[in-house]
Amino acid sequence: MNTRIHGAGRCACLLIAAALLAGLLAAPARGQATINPEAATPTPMVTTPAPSAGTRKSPTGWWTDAVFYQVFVRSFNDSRTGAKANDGIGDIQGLIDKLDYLNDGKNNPATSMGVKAIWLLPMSESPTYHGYDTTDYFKVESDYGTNEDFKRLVDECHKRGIRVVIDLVLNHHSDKHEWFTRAIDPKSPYHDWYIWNDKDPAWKGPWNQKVWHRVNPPSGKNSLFYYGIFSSRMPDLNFRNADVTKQMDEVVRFWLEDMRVDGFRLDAIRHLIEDGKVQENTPGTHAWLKQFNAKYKAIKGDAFAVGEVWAGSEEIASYVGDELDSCFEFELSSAIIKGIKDGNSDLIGKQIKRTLAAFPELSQSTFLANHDQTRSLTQFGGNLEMARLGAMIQFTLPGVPFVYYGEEIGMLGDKPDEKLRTPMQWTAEKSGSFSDAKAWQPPQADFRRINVKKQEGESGSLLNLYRRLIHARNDSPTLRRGATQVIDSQAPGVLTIVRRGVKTKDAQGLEKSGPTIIGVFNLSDKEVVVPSVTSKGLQIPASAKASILASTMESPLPSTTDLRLDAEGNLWGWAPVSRLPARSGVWIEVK
Ligand SMILES: [Ca+2]
Ligand SMILES: [Ca+2]
Ligand SMILES: [Ca+2]
Repeated sequence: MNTRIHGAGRCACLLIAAALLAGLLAAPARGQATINPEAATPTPMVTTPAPSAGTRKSPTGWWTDAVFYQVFVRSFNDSRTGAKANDGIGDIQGLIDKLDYLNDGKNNPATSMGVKAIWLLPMSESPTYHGYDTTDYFKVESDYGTNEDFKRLVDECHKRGIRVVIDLVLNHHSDKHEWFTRAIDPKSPYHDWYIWNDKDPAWKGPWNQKVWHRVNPPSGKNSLFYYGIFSSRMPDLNFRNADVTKQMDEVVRFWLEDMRVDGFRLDAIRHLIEDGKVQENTPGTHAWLKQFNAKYKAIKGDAFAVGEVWAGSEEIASYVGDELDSCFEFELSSAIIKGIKDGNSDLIGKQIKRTLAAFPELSQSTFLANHDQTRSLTQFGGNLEMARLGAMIQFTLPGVPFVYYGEEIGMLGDKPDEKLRTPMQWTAEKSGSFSDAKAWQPPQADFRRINVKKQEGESGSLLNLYRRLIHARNDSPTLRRGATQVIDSQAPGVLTIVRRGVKTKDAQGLEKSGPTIIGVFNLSDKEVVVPSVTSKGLQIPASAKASILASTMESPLPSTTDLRLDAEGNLWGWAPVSRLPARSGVWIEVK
């Protein structure tokens, strides 16, 4: 066992054996000349064994088999008929009208993306465009529609096999929320729902921001200071008060039961409970999430919760298991973007190993960009080949993939935040056909060139690549649940990832392995000779053949070479394809 497989059957003794073996065999140096695929004696490649990954239980479920799509309703589609039509603001009916784009239930990459779940940015009533500061947790944003509209949306999604997850903002809400406006009076029963001080403690937040804000109580007393980590407009709730937790339990029950959602994305969750100046990742927050997990699972056994914890991989992963089902892996996202930009496959390979070591198996949520980040194509300087590599690397990796709306057509967008959240570009018509009225925010300037309608008509478009990759993943237990091995790169810029086939039992109870899938990516700006892959424990049958499953390239596709297997069915010094053009990637399926 000279490789690093993340999957069932991990065992400390094997890792120790692997460590000894790795010490005995000399690994080829990085950056060494590429191996000629015609070479007579394949050289085994030895990867460094990983420290034992987290032993926390892996919370797998329907989400493990889903690709998520992140929707900002305000910018997705303005309805053309009904109560919220033609006001330049996206709404629930507008989203319902576009559900076939996400998944029409026909399992056909030519007609639909095939996503199995959506994450909706905040849906509760709010005075701001983004909604992260609600004034009423129990009422749908009035620009979007009514609670009844929302339930209809959930039903329409469920009909198409799309689960619905909403943003849940527990840490804070609007300073206009009635609980807060009443709480300013120290005599109010709501007063202790927030965090107060008579004098300004004056200490700052984690990014050196002001966190104590002055307010004047109504009854002649001196001014008071309340804590709000994000802004004075968003007071933090005091989760040390049991009544606050009780109230939020009711919010969670309301959305799961009455509104029928399938789960939550927990905003800013590492900031939930403070220990004075320690304002993130406190033991109190972890303890709160443990009881939260028990409660939401009791309401709906298969409900999903994914957390936003913007931190290092190990810190993020510490929330996954008996607290949350998943967390977004920010470090992996940054490494994929930077690695592609710089042509640095080692950067990505090392980060994948770190992620896999930190998280319970399959539990990280992957993404390229979200509503708080510069869009990926903008980060890639408009280079579409990089965007194609980004998509394919994301869908090669284990975990729960999320696609931010518009990424699949290469929408651009840079800060400020509104410009990361511009209207979806459906066509080359006025406002990109987002709305027949003046859009609340103009679309990006390139909407006539970059839009869904145009890309639907081009088989080689980014949209059609996303559709093919998502459908391939939907059809492949290997890509969704197979164990993962990163092959240390022997050629500069080449990233090789092996996904091991998932074992199943046939009718006679005989165990058999599903196909192995190998992703090979050339991140460099030059054509490369593809280095050989050695990977053990695959049990590939001698009769197996290799074929191209998907590629970032339209045509011509490279042809696969004859498999090289050892007696136990391991890949042994095999270069799956001989050459790869600059900035291109392939999936090779072996079965
Ligand atoms: Ca509207
Ligand atoms: Ca509003
Ligand atoms: Ca807090």
